[in-house]
Amino acid sequence: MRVLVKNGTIVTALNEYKADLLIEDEKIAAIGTGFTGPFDKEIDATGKYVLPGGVDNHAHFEALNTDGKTTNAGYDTTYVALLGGTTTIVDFCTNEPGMNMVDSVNYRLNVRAKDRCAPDLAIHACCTDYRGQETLDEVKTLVEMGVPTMKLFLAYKGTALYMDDSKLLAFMNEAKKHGMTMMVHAENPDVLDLYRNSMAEQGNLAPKYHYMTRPPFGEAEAVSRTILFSKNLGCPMCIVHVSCIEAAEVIRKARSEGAPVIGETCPHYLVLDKHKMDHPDFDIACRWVCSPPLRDQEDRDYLWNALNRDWISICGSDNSSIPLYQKHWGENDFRAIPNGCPGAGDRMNALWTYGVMKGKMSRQKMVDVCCTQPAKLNGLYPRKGTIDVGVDADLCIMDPEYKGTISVETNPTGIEYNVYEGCEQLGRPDTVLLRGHVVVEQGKYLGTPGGQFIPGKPYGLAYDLLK
Ligand code: DUC
Ligand code: ZN
Ligand code: ZN
Repeated sequence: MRVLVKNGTIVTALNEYKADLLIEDEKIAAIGTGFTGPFDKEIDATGKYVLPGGVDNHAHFEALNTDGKTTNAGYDTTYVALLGGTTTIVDFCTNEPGMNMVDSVNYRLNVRAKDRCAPDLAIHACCTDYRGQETLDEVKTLVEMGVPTMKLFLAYKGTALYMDDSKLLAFMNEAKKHGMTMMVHAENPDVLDLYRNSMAEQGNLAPKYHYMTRPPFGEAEAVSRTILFSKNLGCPMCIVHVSCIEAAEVIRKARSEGAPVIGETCPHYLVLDKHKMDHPDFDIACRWVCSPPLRDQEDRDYLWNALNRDWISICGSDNSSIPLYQKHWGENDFRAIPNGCPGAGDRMNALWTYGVMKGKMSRQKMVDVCCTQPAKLNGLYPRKGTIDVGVDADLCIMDPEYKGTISVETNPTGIEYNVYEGCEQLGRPDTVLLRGHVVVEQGKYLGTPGGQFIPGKPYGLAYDLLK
């Protein structure tokens, strides 16, 4: 299969230039001009920007909800990532009931996601069933299988998700021996429980009490503690879904002192306000309940700046598509609302519209935080996350002229709602290629799921900071 992408402006994390791309056998075979046919397909990208396909560092499909028991929307909803220009998702794999992490990864790849994942798929392990040494021994095997990252939840005490500090420290000691990058959900569970329970005991049970009871200092404390561990143990870390100034400041300071720490934020923390949860109708307000919670304008301003200065390096979606019937479990008590928002399809659009088009971020920086740095963190670079000869022909061809208003009809999430409903959209992925195959054309998904497992290599981006 020979495909020509012509007349576009290629954007990478480092530069921007006009050239044509020749694709052969799923790879970029050459970059230049004057390529001669025959071609199986020619794509005219005149007036458009040719970006690497997005790499989403943070996706939860068919994932354990925050109750530690139930499961959110499945892999049949992953096509939304392609519509949004993301061609590789890095999905979290919690333990299947009674299974260790290694078997759970195999189960996810061979059963849950089999023939159902539309983009390419890489995996973060996520331990929810810790059994001492036999669990720690799995770290080496996971790395050998192409799973060089693992997330632990420092929040959600009382559920299977929660891991205490002794488990975090034990994993960090093991991970650094094998080049695994540890990741944490950093919120102090005791701070949260104190506020949440006392608020509920006073009869305050609506969704808005979710954000009122997860103070920024609870997030900043868990980030500080994790970074102290990281510095003292010499274990590189990624702090995911950073939402606020207090937590991001801890990361900025630690990085300036040489700590091996990478920060990730998410589009909803850059664009959406916590007051969305004030809506009097539960059915509306519950949609924005995610953790950490949405914050304030000052936090959003800080986070854009932090991305631009590489204090925070990655923007992941934290896609967690929770259908409304599940959100309604918390109708009488905000503490029972499963936490999370859909966003895999909205991530690149949000950064393009509210970053690039609004003048807050360059196109190169957008590529860096949405494609290149996440690929590096997960050991997928350069196969994923850039445009170069020999890499996978994953492309997101952005039409900068598109103007729209986001709704779940125009920007599907795989469930009933889109958390950016009513927001302005400027530009969109017009054509998306996954390993040279056109999967989105004129903004419409064409394909049948063809995603493949992409093994990651150990010693990802966070380990570079040790040098
Ligand atoms: N943390 C996540 O990373 N995703 C969904 C919910 C949560 O708390
Ligand atoms: Zn989390
Ligand atoms: Zn998440």
